[in-house]
Amino acid sequence: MELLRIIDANLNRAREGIRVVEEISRFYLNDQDIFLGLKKLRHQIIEGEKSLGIRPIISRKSESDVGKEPHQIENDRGNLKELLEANANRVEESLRVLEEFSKLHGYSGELFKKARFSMYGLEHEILFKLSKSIDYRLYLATDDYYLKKDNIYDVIEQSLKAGATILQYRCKDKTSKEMLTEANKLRKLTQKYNIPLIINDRLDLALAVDADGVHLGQSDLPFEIAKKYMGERVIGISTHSYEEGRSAILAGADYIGLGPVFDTSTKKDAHPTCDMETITCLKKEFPKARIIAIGGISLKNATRVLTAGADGLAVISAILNSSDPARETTVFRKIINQTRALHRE
Ligand code: TZP
Ligand code: MG
Repeated sequence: MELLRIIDANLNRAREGIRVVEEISRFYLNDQDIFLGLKKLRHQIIEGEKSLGIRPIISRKSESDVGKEPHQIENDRGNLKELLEANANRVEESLRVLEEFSKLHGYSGELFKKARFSMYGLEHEILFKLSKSIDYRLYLATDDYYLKKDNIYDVIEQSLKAGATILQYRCKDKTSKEMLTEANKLRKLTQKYNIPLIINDRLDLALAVDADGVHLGQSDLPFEIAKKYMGERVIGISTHSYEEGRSAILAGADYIGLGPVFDTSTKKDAHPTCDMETITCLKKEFPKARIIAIGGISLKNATRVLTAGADGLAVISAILNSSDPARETTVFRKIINQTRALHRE
Protein backbone atom coordinates (compact mmCIF):
# COMPACT_ATOMS: atom_id res chain seq x y z
CA MET A 1 0.00 0.00 0.00
CA GLU A 2 2.84 2.39 0.87
CA LEU A 3 4.45 1.73 -2.48
CA LEU A 4 1.18 2.54 -4.24
CA ARG A 5 0.89 5.84 -2.41
CA ILE A 6 4.46 6.79 -3.17
CA ILE A 7 4.04 5.89 -6.82
CA ASP A 8 0.79 7.74 -7.07
CA ALA A 9 2.14 10.90 -5.45
CA ASN A 10 5.29 10.94 -7.56
CA LEU A 11 3.57 10.17 -10.82
CA ASN A 12 1.35 13.16 -10.11
CA ARG A 13 4.29 15.41 -9.29
CA ALA A 14 6.04 14.35 -12.48
CA ARG A 15 2.93 14.96 -14.59
CA GLU A 16 2.32 18.39 -13.09
CA GLY A 17 5.93 19.40 -13.64
CA ILE A 18 5.90 18.22 -17.24
CA ARG A 19 2.72 20.16 -17.85
CA VAL A 20 4.39 23.43 -16.84
CA VAL A 21 7.49 22.64 -18.91
CA GLU A 22 5.22 21.87 -21.86
CA GLU A 23 3.44 25.20 -21.56
CA ILE A 24 6.76 27.06 -21.51
CA SER A 25 7.93 25.17 -24.59
CA ARG A 26 4.67 25.66 -26.39
CA PHE A 27 4.06 29.33 -25.75
CA TYR A 28 7.58 30.68 -25.57
CA LEU A 29 9.54 28.45 -27.90
CA ASN A 30 7.09 26.90 -30.31
CA ASP A 31 9.64 24.18 -30.96
CA GLN A 32 8.60 20.94 -32.63
CA ASP A 33 11.61 18.88 -31.43
CA ILE A 34 11.08 19.80 -27.81
CA PHE A 35 7.36 19.15 -28.13
CA LEU A 36 8.10 15.65 -29.45
CA GLY A 37 10.74 15.11 -26.76
CA LEU A 38 8.21 15.88 -24.04
CA LYS A 39 5.66 13.59 -25.64
CA LYS A 40 8.24 10.79 -25.63
CA LEU A 41 9.00 11.51 -21.98
CA ARG A 42 5.34 11.12 -21.05
CA HIS A 43 5.33 7.82 -22.88
CA GLN A 44 8.42 6.62 -21.02
CA ILE A 45 6.70 7.38 -17.73
CA ILE A 46 3.59 5.46 -18.76
CA GLU A 47 5.81 2.53 -19.74
CA GLY A 48 7.57 2.74 -16.36
CA GLU A 49 4.22 2.68 -14.62
CA LYS A 50 3.10 -0.32 -16.66
CA SER A 51 6.34 -2.17 -15.92
CA LEU A 52 5.39 -2.21 -12.26
CA GLY A 53 2.30 -4.17 -13.16
CA ILE A 54 0.30 -2.47 -10.42
CA ARG A 55 -2.51 -0.02 -10.67
CA PRO A 56 -1.86 3.22 -8.89
CA ILE A 57 -4.06 4.11 -6.00
CA ILE A 58 -7.72 4.75 -6.78
CA SER A 59 -8.50 7.28 -4.10
CA ARG A 60 -5.70 9.49 -2.90
CA LYS A 61 -5.76 10.24 0.78
CA SER A 62 -4.48 13.66 0.05
CA GLU A 63 -6.17 15.37 2.97
CA SER A 64 -4.38 13.17 5.47
CA ASP A 65 -1.08 13.30 3.59
CA VAL A 66 1.32 14.92 6.08
CA GLY A 67 3.80 15.78 3.38
CA LYS A 68 1.30 17.51 1.18
CA GLU A 69 3.32 19.76 -1.08
CA PRO A 70 2.71 23.49 -1.15
CA HIS A 71 1.71 24.57 -4.59
CA GLN A 72 5.12 25.49 -5.99
CA ILE A 73 3.87 26.97 -9.21
CA GLU A 74 1.78 29.50 -7.37
CA ASN A 75 4.83 30.74 -5.51
CA ASP A 76 6.59 33.75 -6.85
CA ARG A 77 9.00 32.67 -9.56
CA GLY A 78 11.40 35.41 -10.53
CA ASN A 79 11.53 34.58 -14.21
CA LEU A 80 10.85 32.01 -16.83
CA LYS A 81 14.21 30.32 -16.41
CA GLU A 82 13.61 29.81 -12.69
CA LEU A 83 10.11 28.54 -13.35
CA LEU A 84 11.48 26.05 -15.85
CA GLU A 85 14.27 24.91 -13.53
CA ALA A 86 11.92 24.47 -10.57
CA ASN A 87 9.53 22.33 -12.57
CA ALA A 88 12.17 20.30 -14.35
CA ASN A 89 13.70 19.58 -10.91
CA ARG A 90 10.32 18.47 -9.71
CA VAL A 91 10.02 16.02 -12.58
CA GLU A 92 13.57 14.75 -12.12
CA GLU A 93 13.18 14.29 -8.37
CA SER A 94 9.93 12.41 -8.65
CA LEU A 95 11.37 10.16 -11.33
CA ARG A 96 14.29 9.43 -9.04
CA VAL A 97 11.91 8.53 -6.21
CA LEU A 98 9.93 6.28 -8.57
CA GLU A 99 13.13 4.57 -9.66
CA GLU A 100 14.41 3.99 -6.10
CA PHE A 101 11.13 2.73 -4.66
CA SER A 102 10.55 0.47 -7.64
CA LYS A 103 13.93 -1.11 -6.98
CA LEU A 104 13.18 -1.48 -3.28
CA HIS A 105 10.16 -3.54 -4.19
CA GLY A 106 12.02 -5.75 -6.63
CA TYR A 107 11.21 -3.95 -9.89
CA SER A 108 14.00 -2.68 -12.11
CA GLY A 109 13.11 1.03 -12.17
CA GLU A 110 15.07 1.26 -15.41
CA LEU A 111 12.30 3.01 -17.35
CA PHE A 112 12.00 5.77 -14.76
CA LYS A 113 15.75 6.23 -14.90
CA LYS A 114 15.56 6.54 -18.66
CA ALA A 115 12.78 9.11 -18.34
CA ARG A 116 14.84 11.09 -15.81
CA PHE A 117 17.75 11.29 -18.23
CA SER A 118 15.40 12.37 -21.00
CA MET A 119 14.22 15.20 -18.73
CA TYR A 120 17.81 16.31 -18.03
CA GLY A 121 18.45 16.52 -21.77
CA LEU A 122 15.22 18.38 -22.47
CA GLU A 123 15.79 20.82 -19.62
CA HIS A 124 19.21 21.65 -21.01
CA GLU A 125 17.82 22.12 -24.50
CA ILE A 126 14.96 24.34 -23.33
CA LEU A 127 17.28 26.46 -21.18
CA PHE A 128 19.56 26.91 -24.14
CA LYS A 129 16.70 27.94 -26.38
CA LEU A 130 15.25 30.26 -23.74
CA SER A 131 18.59 31.98 -23.28
CA LYS A 132 18.64 32.53 -27.01
CA SER A 133 15.11 33.84 -27.14
CA ILE A 134 16.30 37.41 -26.78
CA ASP A 135 13.84 40.23 -27.21
CA TYR A 136 15.25 42.41 -29.99
CA ARG A 137 12.32 44.81 -30.33
CA LEU A 138 14.06 47.94 -29.08
CA TYR A 139 17.81 47.65 -29.36
CA LEU A 140 19.58 50.60 -27.75
CA ALA A 141 23.23 51.16 -28.72
CA THR A 142 25.84 53.59 -27.46
CA ASP A 143 28.25 55.78 -29.35
CA ASP A 144 31.46 57.62 -28.39
CA TYR A 145 29.81 61.00 -28.73
CA TYR A 146 27.01 60.19 -26.27
CA LEU A 147 29.31 58.23 -23.95
CA LYS A 148 30.95 61.58 -23.17
CA LYS A 149 27.75 62.91 -21.62
CA ASP A 150 28.00 63.34 -17.84
CA ASN A 151 24.66 61.70 -17.27
CA ILE A 152 25.00 58.93 -19.87
CA TYR A 153 24.47 56.07 -17.39
CA ASP A 154 21.40 57.79 -16.07
CA VAL A 155 20.07 58.25 -19.61
CA ILE A 156 20.70 54.58 -20.42
CA GLU A 157 19.10 53.48 -17.17
CA GLN A 158 16.01 55.57 -17.87
CA SER A 159 15.68 53.87 -21.23
CA LEU A 160 16.20 50.36 -19.86
CA LYS A 161 13.63 51.06 -17.19
CA ALA A 162 11.15 52.41 -19.73
CA GLY A 163 11.36 49.48 -22.13
CA ALA A 164 14.55 49.15 -24.18
CA THR A 165 14.83 45.39 -24.58
CA ILE A 166 18.54 44.99 -25.30
CA LEU A 167 21.67 47.15 -24.99
CA GLN A 168 24.81 47.28 -27.10
CA TYR A 169 28.01 48.80 -25.79
CA ARG A 170 29.51 50.41 -28.87
CA CYS A 171 32.67 52.41 -28.42
CA LYS A 172 35.33 53.04 -31.03
CA ASP A 173 38.05 55.27 -29.63
CA LYS A 174 38.96 54.38 -26.07
CA THR A 175 41.63 52.14 -24.60
CA SER A 176 40.75 48.57 -23.76
CA LYS A 177 41.02 49.40 -20.06
CA GLU A 178 38.61 52.29 -20.33
CA MET A 179 36.23 50.19 -22.34
CA LEU A 180 36.42 47.41 -19.78
CA THR A 181 35.41 49.82 -17.03
CA GLU A 182 32.48 51.19 -19.04
CA ALA A 183 31.32 47.81 -20.22
CA ASN A 184 31.41 46.48 -16.67
CA LYS A 185 29.22 49.35 -15.49
CA LEU A 186 26.74 48.54 -18.24
CA ARG A 187 26.91 44.86 -17.36
CA LYS A 188 25.76 45.71 -13.83
CA LEU A 189 23.04 48.02 -15.11
CA THR A 190 21.69 45.48 -17.59
CA GLN A 191 21.70 42.79 -14.93
CA LYS A 192 19.65 45.03 -12.70
CA TYR A 193 16.93 45.18 -15.36
CA ASN A 194 17.48 41.65 -16.68
CA ILE A 195 18.36 42.95 -20.13
CA PRO A 196 20.92 41.34 -22.43
CA LEU A 197 24.19 43.17 -23.07
CA ILE A 198 25.94 42.91 -26.41
CA ILE A 199 29.47 44.19 -27.03
CA ASN A 200 30.29 45.75 -30.37
CA ASP A 201 33.39 44.66 -32.31
CA ARG A 202 35.33 43.11 -29.44
CA LEU A 203 35.13 39.41 -28.75
CA ASP A 204 37.70 39.68 -25.93
CA LEU A 205 35.72 42.40 -24.17
CA ALA A 206 32.47 40.47 -24.58
CA LEU A 207 34.05 37.48 -22.83
CA ALA A 208 35.78 39.63 -20.21
CA VAL A 209 32.55 41.24 -19.01
CA ASP A 210 30.48 38.09 -19.43
CA ALA A 211 28.25 39.76 -22.00
CA ASP A 212 25.31 37.98 -23.59
CA GLY A 213 26.74 38.43 -27.03
CA VAL A 214 29.02 40.15 -29.46
CA HIS A 215 28.18 42.22 -32.51
CA LEU A 216 30.58 41.93 -35.43
CA GLY A 217 31.01 44.14 -38.45
CA GLN A 218 32.02 43.01 -41.91
CA SER A 219 35.71 43.68 -41.16
CA ASP A 220 35.75 42.30 -37.61
CA LEU A 221 36.70 38.73 -36.67
CA PRO A 222 34.88 36.17 -38.80
CA PHE A 223 31.75 34.55 -37.43
CA GLU A 224 33.36 31.05 -37.26
CA ILE A 225 36.15 32.26 -34.99
CA ALA A 226 33.78 34.15 -32.72
CA LYS A 227 31.54 31.08 -32.54
CA LYS A 228 34.42 29.01 -31.15
CA TYR A 229 34.74 31.33 -28.17
CA MET A 230 31.20 32.56 -27.72
CA GLY A 231 29.66 29.09 -27.48
CA GLU A 232 26.00 29.54 -26.59
CA ARG A 233 26.18 33.34 -26.49
CA VAL A 234 24.65 35.46 -29.20
CA ILE A 235 26.51 36.64 -32.29
CA GLY A 236 25.06 39.47 -34.35
CA ILE A 237 26.46 40.69 -37.65
CA SER A 238 26.28 44.11 -39.28
CA THR A 239 25.03 43.98 -42.84
CA HIS A 240 24.36 46.66 -45.42
CA SER A 241 22.65 44.93 -48.30
CA TYR A 242 20.53 41.95 -49.29
CA GLU A 243 23.65 39.91 -50.16
CA GLU A 244 25.44 40.62 -46.89
CA GLY A 245 22.26 39.94 -44.94
CA ARG A 246 21.76 36.64 -46.71
CA SER A 247 25.36 35.45 -46.12
CA ALA A 248 25.26 36.42 -42.45
CA ILE A 249 22.00 34.55 -41.92
CA LEU A 250 23.30 31.49 -43.76
CA ALA A 251 26.54 31.62 -41.75
CA GLY A 252 24.41 31.22 -38.61
CA ALA A 253 24.21 34.73 -37.14
CA ASP A 254 21.68 34.89 -34.31
CA TYR A 255 20.54 38.22 -35.69
CA ILE A 256 21.62 40.70 -38.31
CA GLY A 257 21.84 44.44 -37.99
CA LEU A 258 20.74 45.89 -41.31
CA GLY A 259 21.36 49.46 -42.35
CA PRO A 260 21.64 52.29 -42.41
CA VAL A 261 17.99 52.29 -43.35
CA PHE A 262 17.91 56.11 -43.21
CA ASP A 263 20.52 58.85 -43.23
CA THR A 264 22.35 59.13 -39.96
CA SER A 265 24.77 61.62 -38.52
CA THR A 266 25.85 59.27 -35.72
CA LYS A 267 28.07 57.03 -37.83
CA LYS A 268 30.39 59.11 -39.96
CA ASP A 269 31.55 56.24 -42.20
CA ALA A 270 28.09 54.76 -42.70
CA HIS A 271 27.34 52.90 -45.94
CA PRO A 272 24.76 54.25 -48.38
CA THR A 273 21.26 53.62 -47.12
CA CYS A 274 19.48 50.40 -48.00
CA ASP A 275 15.75 50.52 -48.64
CA MET A 276 12.75 48.96 -46.93
CA GLU A 277 12.53 46.49 -49.78
CA THR A 278 15.77 44.87 -48.58
CA ILE A 279 14.21 44.15 -45.18
CA THR A 280 11.06 42.78 -46.80
CA CYS A 281 12.95 40.48 -49.18
CA LEU A 282 15.21 39.08 -46.46
CA LYS A 283 12.26 38.50 -44.14
CA LYS A 284 10.36 36.76 -46.89
CA GLU A 285 13.26 34.47 -47.68
CA PHE A 286 14.24 33.87 -44.04
CA PRO A 287 11.13 34.25 -41.89
CA LYS A 288 12.93 32.93 -38.81
CA ALA A 289 15.91 35.27 -39.10
CA ARG A 290 16.05 38.17 -36.66
CA ILE A 291 16.46 41.37 -38.62
CA ILE A 292 17.27 44.50 -36.67
CA ALA A 293 17.16 47.72 -38.66
CA ILE A 294 19.55 50.53 -37.82
CA GLY A 295 20.36 54.07 -38.91
CA GLY A 296 18.34 57.24 -38.50
CA ILE A 297 15.41 55.48 -36.87
CA SER A 298 13.02 57.85 -35.11
CA LEU A 299 9.48 57.87 -33.83
CA LYS A 300 8.44 59.26 -37.21
CA ASN A 301 9.75 56.41 -39.38
CA ALA A 302 9.60 53.48 -36.93
CA THR A 303 6.27 52.17 -38.26
CA ARG A 304 7.59 52.00 -41.83
CA VAL A 305 10.58 49.94 -40.75
CA LEU A 306 8.48 47.53 -38.74
CA THR A 307 5.87 47.22 -41.46
CA ALA A 308 8.64 46.33 -43.90
CA GLY A 309 9.37 43.30 -41.69
CA ALA A 310 12.05 44.31 -39.18
CA ASP A 311 11.99 42.38 -35.91
CA GLY A 312 13.65 45.17 -34.03
CA LEU A 313 14.71 48.79 -34.15
CA ALA A 314 18.28 49.68 -33.25
CA VAL A 315 18.46 53.22 -32.03
CA ILE A 316 21.23 55.52 -30.84
CA SER A 317 20.58 59.25 -31.13
CA ALA A 318 16.78 59.20 -31.01
CA ILE A 319 17.02 57.98 -27.41
CA LEU A 320 20.45 59.09 -26.19
CA ASN A 321 19.96 62.62 -27.50
CA SER A 322 16.39 62.97 -26.34
CA SER A 323 15.49 65.51 -23.69
CA ASP A 324 13.29 62.78 -22.18
CA PRO A 325 14.81 59.35 -22.89
CA ALA A 326 12.20 57.52 -20.82
CA ARG A 327 9.32 59.06 -22.74
CA GLU A 328 11.04 58.50 -26.08
CA THR A 329 11.54 54.83 -25.17
CA THR A 330 7.96 54.44 -24.03
CA VAL A 331 6.64 55.87 -27.30
CA PHE A 332 8.96 53.62 -29.34
CA ARG A 333 7.63 50.64 -27.43
CA LYS A 334 4.04 51.72 -28.02
CA ILE A 335 4.64 52.02 -31.75
CA ILE A 336 6.38 48.64 -31.83
CA ASN A 337 3.61 46.90 -29.92
CA GLN A 338 0.84 48.52 -31.96
CA THR A 339 2.48 47.73 -35.29
CA ARG A 340 3.12 44.14 -34.32
CA ALA A 341 -0.43 43.68 -33.08
CA LEU A 342 -1.75 45.07 -36.37
CA HIS A 343 0.33 42.67 -38.41
CA ARG A 344 -0.67 39.64 -36.40
CA GLU A 345 -4.33 40.26 -37.20
N1 TZP B 1 25.38 51.41 -38.11
C1 TZP B 1 24.69 51.82 -39.17
S1 TZP B 1 23.94 53.30 -38.89
C2 TZP B 1 24.54 53.38 -37.32
C3 TZP B 1 25.31 52.28 -37.06
C4 TZP B 1 26.01 51.98 -35.82
C5 TZP B 1 24.29 54.52 -36.41
C6 TZP B 1 22.86 54.60 -35.98
O1 TZP B 1 22.68 55.68 -35.11
P1 TZP B 1 21.35 56.54 -35.10
O2 TZP B 1 21.68 57.71 -34.21
O3 TZP B 1 20.27 55.71 -34.50
O4 TZP B 1 21.10 56.97 -36.52
MG1 MG C 1 32.40 46.58 -35.91
